[in-house]
Amino acid sequence: MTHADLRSDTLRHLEFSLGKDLPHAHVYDVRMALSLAVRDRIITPWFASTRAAYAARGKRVYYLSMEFLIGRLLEDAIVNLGLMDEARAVCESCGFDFATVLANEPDAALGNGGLGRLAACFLDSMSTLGCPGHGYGIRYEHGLFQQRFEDGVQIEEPEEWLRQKHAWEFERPEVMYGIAFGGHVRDHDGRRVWEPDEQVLAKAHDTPVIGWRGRWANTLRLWGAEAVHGFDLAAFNRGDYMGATAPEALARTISRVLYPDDTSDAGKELRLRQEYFFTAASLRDILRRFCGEHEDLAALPRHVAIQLNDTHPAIAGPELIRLLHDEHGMDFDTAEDTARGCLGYTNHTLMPEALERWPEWLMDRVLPRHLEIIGRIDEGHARAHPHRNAHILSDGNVNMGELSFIMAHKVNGVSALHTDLVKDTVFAELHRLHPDRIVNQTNGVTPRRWIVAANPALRKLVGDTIGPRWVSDLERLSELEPHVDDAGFMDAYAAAKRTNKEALARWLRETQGVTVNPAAMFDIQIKRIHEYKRQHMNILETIALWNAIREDPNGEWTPRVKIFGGKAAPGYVLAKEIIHLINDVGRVINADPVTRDWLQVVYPPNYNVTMAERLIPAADLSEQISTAGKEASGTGNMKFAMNGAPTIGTLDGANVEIRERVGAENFFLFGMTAPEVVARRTVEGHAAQAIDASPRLAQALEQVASGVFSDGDTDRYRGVVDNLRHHDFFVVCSDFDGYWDAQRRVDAAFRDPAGWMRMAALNTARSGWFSSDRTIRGYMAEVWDIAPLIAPASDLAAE
Ligand code: CR1
Repeated sequence: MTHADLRSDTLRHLEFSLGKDLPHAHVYDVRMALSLAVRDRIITPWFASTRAAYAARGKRVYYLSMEFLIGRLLEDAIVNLGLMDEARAVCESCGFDFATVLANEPDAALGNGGLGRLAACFLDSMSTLGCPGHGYGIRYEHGLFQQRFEDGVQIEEPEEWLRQKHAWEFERPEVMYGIAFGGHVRDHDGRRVWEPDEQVLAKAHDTPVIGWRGRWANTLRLWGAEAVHGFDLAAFNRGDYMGATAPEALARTISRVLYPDDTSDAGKELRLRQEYFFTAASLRDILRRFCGEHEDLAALPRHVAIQLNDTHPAIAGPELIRLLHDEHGMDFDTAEDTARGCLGYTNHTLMPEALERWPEWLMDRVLPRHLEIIGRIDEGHARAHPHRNAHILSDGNVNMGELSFIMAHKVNGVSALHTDLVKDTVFAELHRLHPDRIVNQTNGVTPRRWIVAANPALRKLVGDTIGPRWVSDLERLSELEPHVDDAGFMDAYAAAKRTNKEALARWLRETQGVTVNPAAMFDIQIKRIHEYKRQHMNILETIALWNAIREDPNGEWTPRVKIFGGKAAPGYVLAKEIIHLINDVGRVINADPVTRDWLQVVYPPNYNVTMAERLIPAADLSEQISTAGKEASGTGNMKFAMNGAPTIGTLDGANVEIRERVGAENFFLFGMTAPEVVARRTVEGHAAQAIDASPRLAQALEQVASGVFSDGDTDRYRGVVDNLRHHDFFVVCSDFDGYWDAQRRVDAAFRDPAGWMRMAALNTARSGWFSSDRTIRGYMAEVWDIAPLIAPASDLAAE
């Protein structure tokens, strides 16, 4: 395929799909036309993959997730199809700048954070490896809210990604399922029969997911909700125009919004309905596909692996039993075993407030038959294990974690440390009863998105140095290691980092009106704002550093730009206060002529996947400073490491494994370990003690409290300050001095540019293990029991 083909296809789509000619085309038209021309090139491999999966009559994977944080897709497709140069040439020959065309695509924010982005990386890796499967989720009309700052305060605005036509999806009006809710359960000749009193239609929308070099493509199928009878003509004819559209509006609320919270139970009936809606539609679809190929439903586990991405789709257990038992007549115990044979469950958090529990009365109202089935699963488990305390139903609640565990044949954590904590804490008893069930699958990220697309400078250098195979075999990055002693390579590595930093500096100037010095250290913390992630520790350290520089302006300092990015859940008051504080501190520090050359704080609003792609390649330092035992894994930490930003961090989540691999000398460790944190919390007055012992911290806190950053307002930060002084569950105060010291080690290391670059390059060379290809291979072997349908890309002849 040549540039001429892609160009003529783009022009054809411009004319016949967009109805425009080139002289009148807007960047939107060109972006859509190019997307359609690229999409055309996915169809053949997509069909071929589907046919191959049917022909194999083997197993498929179904990844059920409330979130798929896919971001933009055009560049991804171009990269995977190897069309970079062609696509750029097409845009330029049409008179458009390639980057501008790519930037015109809305960022599909169908997720909150790590959990959703992980699902997107997994789709990419499954297609790259030729693991036949589908992603199943919800086609939210409004993705995660857009964040803006007003006087430093987070304001949420609705996200409107579907205002424009979505270039990548195929609507499937022929694939619709009625999803029922409510009603009653009655006895019918000894059988329990659910008589629901409400129904909503689930309509399929398919997005092909193309793997590396276009060798395989899977499908992401997202469900949109529609009313059974969308329009009430009688009401309309009576003149009741609002009433006429009410059924449609009501039904559509189910797929209207993504809950803007990734750690706390939204506690809303609508959320439960969303979970059942997409899970039930997906299971119907899975059974339809299975029944088209096979007869015996008992064989389901040999052909179907269903992965529950956290407990959000946990209703899949009882729903599958209901389908097999109530609707297909399988006896209950066999149905339960069959369902368990299909299901795997991934736990992503130990935060108690994020472990879903539904009141029984609510479950009874929305899903009465499921509540009965859950009761029976719980009883059965109790009979088999008489002396156990772990209950699915307890204190009037349905515990979705216990339900997921009991209904899954494998349960996994997402980093080695997290998996150990899962065994020792939340599921300690269930682990004792089922010692073979919990396995670890440390998270990973796709190098196609996070190096090849996001970091062209590094991609080129790596390719020039070790050839092209690393993209689908990331452990080959280790072949870079001998080159860290080669001055020519190291110059090029430093130049690539510099290019990325200059690009970020340009973007910050153009979009935020901030001028930063690309020679300064770019110190970046980007993730959801949460107390356990401790952005407030970072900003307190920033204040302490500011104080120190002011005291000794002629001292030996290392210039730093502290960059923050991230959103707070709209109802999470303290997190929003932290955002406000960061912005306030930035305003004061950035205006100080004494420190301006040494320290700056930048917080661009509306952090999303696209912004991450911009920031990570330009980072010098990766902030992974969560309270040990709280961050299940982290995935941003992996992206930074592979892009050559050493970590300052605690022994938490996958940090532990990153440090093991990149080497302790290339990682800035500080802080208490998970058991030390637990012990520290039992010390009465631990926060006050720590503050007394740390004049720097005491001063910074006092400045915040006394209004230095809030125009004298001593109330604004009372929440944060009181929390830290008197409660401090996340042990910010006790870890503060360790963090400060580690930052000074960072300063010293950065003053030796060659040493620093060597450390950065070793982070790249040693992070190949963190590819999501490795993670997916782990799931295939240890959870799904499935073999790939294409040969490993590493077996192919090099290009
Ligand atoms: C965890 O907080 C992890 C991702 C993906 C998040 C993060 O540490 O990297 O999952 N958990 O496994 C989450 O969003 C609802 O829970």
